[in-house]
Amino acid sequence: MIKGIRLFNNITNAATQSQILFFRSFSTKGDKLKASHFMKTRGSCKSISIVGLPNIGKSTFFNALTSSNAAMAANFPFCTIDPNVGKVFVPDERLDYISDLLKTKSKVGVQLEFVDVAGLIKGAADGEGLGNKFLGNIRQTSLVCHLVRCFEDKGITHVSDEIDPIRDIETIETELILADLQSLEKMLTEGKKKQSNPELQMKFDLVKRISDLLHRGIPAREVEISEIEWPVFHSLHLLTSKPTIYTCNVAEGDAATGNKYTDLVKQYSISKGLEIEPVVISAKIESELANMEGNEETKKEFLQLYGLENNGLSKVINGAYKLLGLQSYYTASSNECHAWTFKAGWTAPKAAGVIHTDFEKGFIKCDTISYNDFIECKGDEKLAKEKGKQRSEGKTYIVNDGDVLFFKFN
Ligand SMILES: Nc1nc2c(ncn2[C@@H]2O[C@H](COP(=O)(O)OP(=O)(O)OP(=O)(O)O)[C@@H](O)[C@H]2O)c(=O)[nH]1
Ligand SMILES: [Mg+2]
Repeated sequence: MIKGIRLFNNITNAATQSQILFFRSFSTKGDKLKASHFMKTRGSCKSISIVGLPNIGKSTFFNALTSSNAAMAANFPFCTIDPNVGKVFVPDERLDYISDLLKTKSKVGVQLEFVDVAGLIKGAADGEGLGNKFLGNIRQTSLVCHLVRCFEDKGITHVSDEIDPIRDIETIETELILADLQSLEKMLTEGKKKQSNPELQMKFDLVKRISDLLHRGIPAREVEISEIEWPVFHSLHLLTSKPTIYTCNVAEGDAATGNKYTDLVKQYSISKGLEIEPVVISAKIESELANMEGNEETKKEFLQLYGLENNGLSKVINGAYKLLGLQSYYTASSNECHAWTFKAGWTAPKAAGVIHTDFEKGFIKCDTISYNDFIECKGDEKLAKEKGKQRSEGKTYIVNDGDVLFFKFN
């Protein structure tokens, strides 16, 4: 079921077209930009991994997000061994509205995948705890939701006994950096032998630059790369290249206001230049919400009891859309209304490729109307055309967030 929640207002803040165009003209000159910019405009969006120390509520949060009890959540460290994977519909108010307006038989929202990963501890790179063999689960995802324990509860074991979110964050990030260094080590050794080949030389230089940064405790996403280096960087699948959202798990009473621990995480994230603010959630509230009977109104009232407007899912997805530069467009007929995700700055054929590669290959043109105009014209195509709101666009058209599109292809 698609939940109607105010969510997309912030998503439209993702990179604007002019930012993207500026970025393109800049990067084609061979100048360097932070890898995180490339991750935003080029990287794919497959899934989000939930990462953190053991026993901090990752599986509890995962179960709540996916409205399932797929993951075992219990009060002992390393409860999760194999990763749990679940899909979640992105709450989308616009999709609901279009679907209601056209009285479509069905509506299909965008789905994101969440992966609940085994807990990491200090020394994982050297085999402590469950070791780092589970890091491959993070490698395949596009974004890291780094869950941090910011609640006090003597009854819930903390692997280091006391609550210290910054120490915890640094523990995890150090392990991710060490894992990246390990994966680059072989390339560095082999690269030294093959310097006569210019392509390998470029790869070696890039790997060396990343490695130097990692040795200084700086994640790979901070490395400055050129357009030509991007495909190589991307193919390395480094753990610290992933955009990261710090997600503070707090006690129910702190969910709306945060607490002294979340303030520390906020300051830390500013000092590290993270693009978005940490998200504050209460896995317990999320869990209760997911298990609640009742309609959306009842759930809204329940959230309001804690002074909350949105659930944790909306907050994380909002952050993910921002960090990954994601936007949505819609296709609509009387049969079905469908939301699709694309990246800010994509042309119409590329965006059409999200539906099917044939749409991209055989793209001829598309009819387009903005969401607001579509609503204003009450979904009436004839009226929209008369008012000049619905236009026909070609291969170079840059799709806007909220566009309602009809593709023509052969
Ligand atoms: N007080 C409190 N307890 C919580 C909260 N979130 C989770 N817990 C409890 O913490 C314990 C561990 O939760 P899990 O979700 O299994 O933690 P995990 O991070 O997946 O643990 P591993 O799989 O071992 O890494 C469980 O007993 C949960 O009920 C919370 O927000 N507040
Ligand atoms: Mg778990």
